Amino acid sequence: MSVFPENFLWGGAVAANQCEGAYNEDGKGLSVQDVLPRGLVGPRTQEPTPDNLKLEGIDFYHRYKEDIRLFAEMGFKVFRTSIAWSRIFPRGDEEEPNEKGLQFYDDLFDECRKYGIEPLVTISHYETPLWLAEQYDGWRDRRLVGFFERYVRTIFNHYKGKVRYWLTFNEINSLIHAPFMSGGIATPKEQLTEQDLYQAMHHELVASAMAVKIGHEIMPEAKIGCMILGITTYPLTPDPSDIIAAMEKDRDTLMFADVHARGSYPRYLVNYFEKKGIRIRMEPGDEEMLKHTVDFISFSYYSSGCVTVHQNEGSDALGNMTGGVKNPYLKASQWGWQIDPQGLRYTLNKLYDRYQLPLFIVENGLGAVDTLVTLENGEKTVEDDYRIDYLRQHLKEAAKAIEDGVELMGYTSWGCIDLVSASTAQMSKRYGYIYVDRNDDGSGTLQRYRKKSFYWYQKVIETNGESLYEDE
Ligand code: BGP
Repeated sequence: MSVFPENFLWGGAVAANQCEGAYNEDGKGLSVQDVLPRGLVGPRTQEPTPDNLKLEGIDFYHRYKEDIRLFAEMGFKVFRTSIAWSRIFPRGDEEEPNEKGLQFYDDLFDECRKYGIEPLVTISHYETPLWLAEQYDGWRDRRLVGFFERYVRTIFNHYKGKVRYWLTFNEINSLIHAPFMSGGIATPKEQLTEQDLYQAMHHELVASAMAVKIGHEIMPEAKIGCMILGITTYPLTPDPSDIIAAMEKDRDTLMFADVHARGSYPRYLVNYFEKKGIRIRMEPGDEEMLKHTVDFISFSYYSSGCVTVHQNEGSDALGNMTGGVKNPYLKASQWGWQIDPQGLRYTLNKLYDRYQLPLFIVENGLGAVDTLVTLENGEKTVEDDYRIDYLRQHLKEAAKAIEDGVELMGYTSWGCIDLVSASTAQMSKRYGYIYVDRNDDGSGTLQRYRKKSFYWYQKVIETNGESLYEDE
C-alpha cells in the first residue's frame, strides 16, 4: 500500500514569465522579467533586449495545448502555473482588465480541465508589471496593495469554478534577497535600508492576507496558500553559537510563514524591529487583515545550507538565492546547489510541527545540462538518470515525512517542461521531463521530446508512488 494519500496531487510547475514568451502579444504589458536578460546574475536593461530568452520563452503561449497533452500523458493531477499580472493589467494601475489576457488563461485552464488536471495558480511569480516598478518603486509603495486587490478580484471572479488552488506570492521571502525581481523595487538593492525592505514585506503580507480573505468570499471552496522559498539551514558544527546562528537564519524564512499561518508578526520579529529602530507603518485594519490565515503552506525545496560563526571552516556554497557555507556531507548540482533529499523530510517535519497545516511541495528538481540523443528506433530523448535519481530520492524522503505524520497535499516538480531559468536566465539549466529544443543563444526548433524521466514519472504517478521502490 502506497504511503501517498489516494487523492495526492501529483504534477509539475512552471511560471508564466519563464515559459510563455509572447511578451508583448495581445495587449500584454512589460514585466520586470522583460528587462532581466541575465536573471539575478546580471544587471537589468532599460528595455527588452533580443538576448533575453524570456521574451520568447518556450513559446508556451502558442503551444500550451501540445504541452498540456504531454502533461496529461504523464498522468498529472495538477499543473502549477502563474498568471502574468501584466497580461491582465498591462501597466498594473489601470481600472479595466485586458480581455485578451483573461481569455488566454480561460483557454489554458479549460485545456487543463479537459484532461482532469487541476490548475494550481500563483498570483504573482516574479512578474510585477514594469510600470509599477518604475512609477511606484514596486511593493515599497502602499498603493500596490490597492492595485493588487483589483487584480485578485478580477481573476477570482473570472476564474472561480475553474481554479480551486491558489498561491499568493511566489517565494515571498525572496523579497529581501532580490527586491527587483521579487518585489518590483526599482531602487538598487545597495540603496535600500532594512526599513525599506520590511515595509515592502508588510505591504505584501497585507496583500497576501487580503487575497485569502477576498478569495474565500468569492470562492468558498477554494484553497489558498502562501509560498515560501524553503531555505533550510543547518549549523556547521555543534558549537552552540552555530546552533543559535542557524536558528536566526531559519527565522529569515520562517517569519513569512509565521505571519501567514498565525495571523500576526512573531514576537522575535517585533523585538528585532524595536532593537533596530525599524517602524512598520501600518494602516488601520492591517492587523485585522493579517488574521486571514492561509489554508495550506507551500514551498520550494532544492537544497540546504549551513551557517557557522567560525571563519575559514567552510567555503561558500551556492543555492537558491542564499547559499551559506558548504556542507561536507553533500554533493552539489552542476550549478553548485547542494543536494540534500533528507533535508526535505526535515523541512516538512519542521513546518508541520510548527503550524499543523497541510503542506504542498510546489517546487523541487534538478537543474542540469541535458544531451539529446537519438535511439535506435529514431526517437530523440535524453537519458537523464541523474534527474530520476534526484527526484526519486526526494520523493522517498517526502514519503518518510508522510509516515512521520506530515499532511502533504501534493508535489509539483519544478520546470516539468524545460524553461528559462530564473536566476541565470539560461535555457541550458534544464529541469524538465520534456526537452525543449532551444539553446542559450536563442537558436533551436522549440520541438518537444520526452526524456527518460517522462516515462519514469508517468509510472510514479500511475502507481501513486509505489514504483519509487521498485529497483531496490
Ligand atoms: C525558484 C523560482 C522558480 C525557479 C526555481 C529554479 O526560486 O521560484 O521560478 O526558476 O527557483 O531556479 P533557477 O531557475 O534559477 O534554476
